[in-house]
Amino acid sequence: MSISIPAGLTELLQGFTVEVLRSQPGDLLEFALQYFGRLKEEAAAAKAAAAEKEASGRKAGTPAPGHDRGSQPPRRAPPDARGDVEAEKDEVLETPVINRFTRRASVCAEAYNPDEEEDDAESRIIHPKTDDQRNRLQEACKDILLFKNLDPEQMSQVLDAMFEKLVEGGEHVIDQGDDGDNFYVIDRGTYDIYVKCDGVGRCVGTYDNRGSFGELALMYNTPRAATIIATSPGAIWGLDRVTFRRIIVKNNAKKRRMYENFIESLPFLKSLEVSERLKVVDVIGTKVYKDGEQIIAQGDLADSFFIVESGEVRIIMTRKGKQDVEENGAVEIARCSRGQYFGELALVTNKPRAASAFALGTVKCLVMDVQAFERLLGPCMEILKRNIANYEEQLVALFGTNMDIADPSA
Ligand code: 1OR
Ligand code: 1OR
Repeated sequence: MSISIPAGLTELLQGFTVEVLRSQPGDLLEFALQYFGRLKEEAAAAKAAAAEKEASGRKAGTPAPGHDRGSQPPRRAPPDARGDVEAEKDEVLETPVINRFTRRASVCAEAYNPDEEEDDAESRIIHPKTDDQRNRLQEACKDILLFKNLDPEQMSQVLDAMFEKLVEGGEHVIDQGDDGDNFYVIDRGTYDIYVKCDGVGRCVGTYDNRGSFGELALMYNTPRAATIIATSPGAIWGLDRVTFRRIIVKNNAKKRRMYENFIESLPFLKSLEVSERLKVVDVIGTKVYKDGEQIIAQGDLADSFFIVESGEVRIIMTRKGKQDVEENGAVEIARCSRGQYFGELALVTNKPRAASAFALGTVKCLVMDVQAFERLLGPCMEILKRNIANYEEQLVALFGTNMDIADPSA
């Protein structure tokens, strides 16, 4: 008996297999549903476009915007870059490319390898925003370290692609083990971080109205490393996986080239494996401070760690009621220059900042947030703690007394 293979079957299955291998979906069935659903919609849209083209007498060989993507999945194009009519046509074409409230299984729009992805204007995702939303988004993103090395055009694409998601107290924004769909920047609200240890979830940290999370699964194509639970009503800004990889991951390759050697040369990171040092480079952001600018303030709650890339930083400690120092009770206790770090003490001791830091001339620092510090610098803790013990000795020598260095009013 001979079995005839329907025309197109081989190509169809090959295409599907390639997308599965590229996207590594968590839920194959869900992925298949979305993939074939989209193919069908694409075919219908292409047919409608062809009919429309014919009806409007469009010149042969000039495809309608958004209809010329061959076998690529449909993506959003900037509505403001074209007329309203064209934008509307795209709306018809648009399948739920990235359903922002579903998990990785629905992220079949990532039907291409972002590392190979060209910076194609048609691949841009735009979520329109009100003025209020845009202002809040800009405020929330201004200290996000992963965005610090982006150029203005990349930043503007990121902001365009972000969408607001309201969350309720108790809501799981991310579940450990899931596939990664979005990266999130906090607009408001508090969030607990849980990590499973021997199957039991343990709260290992919190986010308090600022910061970001969800980058690891997208950067390294790994399952979510932690569960994030809202502990109050709040709002977060999501950035889809495809845009994240197209812009942030691509930019990280550049960052690695820039900082790999520098990070490699830092003695206090020598306990880290090479791959761990590269992860440090991936999460750091660079910040530039003007002469005299305050980098950290004594007594503040701490959420970041600094490595000086260039320039000099003055560390100033203020002791109330002390007349043996400068007029206001402030004394310079240390200076940090290229390759040195500061701001680790409050993160290690879980106390407020023990001193203030000011830029002397223009200063460029590499900055890491507290979560990355705890996650990545565990192996360096011995060295950091040894240095902290030195602070205590110096403190006695300088002030002739022992005090809790984290308490500025002592
Ligand atoms: P993700 O995509 O893996 C969960 O999704 C997110 O939680 C993760 O990205 C980080 O953005 C965030 N270990 C792993 N992920 C963490 C951690 C963390 N903290 C925040 N996230 N640790 C806690 C450090 C305070 C280490 C625990 C051993
Ligand atoms: P932080 O997070 O407390 C202020 O923020 C930072 O100043 C602190 O971390 C250290 O990284 C840095 N004592 C305390 N903090 C110091 C000291 C210091 N030097 C630098 N920092 N001493 C100076 C020892 C040469 C001892 C006090 C006299």
